[in-house]
Amino acid sequence: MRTTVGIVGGGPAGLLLGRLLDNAGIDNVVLERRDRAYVEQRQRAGILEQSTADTLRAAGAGERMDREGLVHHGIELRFARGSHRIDFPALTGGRGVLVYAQTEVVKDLIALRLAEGGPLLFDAQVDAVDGVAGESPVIRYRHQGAERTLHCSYVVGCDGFHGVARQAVPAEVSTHYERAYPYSWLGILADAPPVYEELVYAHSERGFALASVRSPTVSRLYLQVPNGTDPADWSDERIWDELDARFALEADPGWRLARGPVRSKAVLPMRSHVTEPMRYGRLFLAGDAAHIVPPTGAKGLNLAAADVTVLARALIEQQETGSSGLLDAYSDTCLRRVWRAEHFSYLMTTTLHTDPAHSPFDTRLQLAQLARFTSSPHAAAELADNYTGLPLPR
Ligand code: RFL
Ligand code: PHB
Repeated sequence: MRTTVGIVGGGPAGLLLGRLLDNAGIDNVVLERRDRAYVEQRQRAGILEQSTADTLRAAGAGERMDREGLVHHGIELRFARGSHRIDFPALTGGRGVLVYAQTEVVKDLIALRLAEGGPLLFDAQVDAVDGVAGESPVIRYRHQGAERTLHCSYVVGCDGFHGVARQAVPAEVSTHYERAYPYSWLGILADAPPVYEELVYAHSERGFALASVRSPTVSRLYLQVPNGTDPADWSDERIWDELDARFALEADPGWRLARGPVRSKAVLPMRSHVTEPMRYGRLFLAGDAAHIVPPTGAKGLNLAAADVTVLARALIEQQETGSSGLLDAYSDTCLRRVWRAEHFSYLMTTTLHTDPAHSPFDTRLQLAQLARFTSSPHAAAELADNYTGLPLPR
């Protein structure tokens, strides 16, 4: 098989890139190692920045998102048993975010692709990407029991943090920047109505907690837990009790979350990682394949969408005019935004979590930072500007 752009990975980055290229008439093939049901049900992000929503809309993939997504105009920061709102539109000149789960974005993009787009192969495991330093790269993959090759003009690695595309870059030309955190998240999905109108990010001496939402009847909740935690050690009752304790407010001590059956539980490690550069020859890396952020800033999916928006524009320019200017600038253009989001995600994570190595002095510093976010319009605007998302690079 031969195509112009071979895309490794059918997560949000690969599927959105495929859609943007389909719309421009550039042929492309998406190879995804898992089956459709697995990809559609993988629980992950929930927050779309305005520019991500705009990109999906412009790509013709925003119809259900606009019907079912919930516009949020702020978040709540809870600390020292007090509650403080960050008002996004007031601080950013009108911007907000959309609560629309990654599972739904992925379902919408898959449905469009299968109805009217180029090839999308599930159960297609890529083993290697070869020849990216030359003119004719090849993707080697297994599908329906056979070993196959896909010849491409360009290869895009959208295969996430554990993908194989990055391995095609020689070690001496890439640099990895990394940080691990001494805590994880226990994420749950519960058949319980969300009780807060906006997301609540809570700092407490018992650890961080986050209340998010999936629908009027389904809550998405997270608890900070030690690395290596076994979800089986957390009964439903223990989870609800701990959430109540971490969200507790001095002004309303008897208040409780609405409880319901816990549908899924998983422990997620937290990591920051950047690979530079995001391009080697005819191979481009996008999304989690190139960078990871801890989820506290809600940035991962949005960075993935920004990368492929920049890349699609560059590939379209190359195909239409023969100019490789935007492709040559791809890595630098994306990395500027990536590092801003890395910093924001790090700041949100380290300000809100309880670090086992922290002294009371460190905790006081966290509380001073949180007080600053919620008392200074300048500090609040900095948070709101980053959370709602910086403009896409031009
Ligand atoms: P993905 O989603 O990991 O998709 C990669 C795809 O590549 C496939 N693949 C292969 N296919 C073929 N051959 C191979 N050899 C392959 N190896 C891998 C995989 O099966 C998969 O389908 O990466 P992508 O597309 O770059 O998307 C990135 C996002 O998924 C990720 O950044 C976000 O989920 C991060 N994230 C959040 N981001 C936000 O913007 N807002 C949020 O609110 C938010 N919350 C979160 C999050 C991530 C979380 N976890 C699980 C770490 C909350 C959580 C809990
Ligand atoms: C989610 O809804 O899953 C979610 C929201 C905000 C975050 C992380 C995850 O920061």
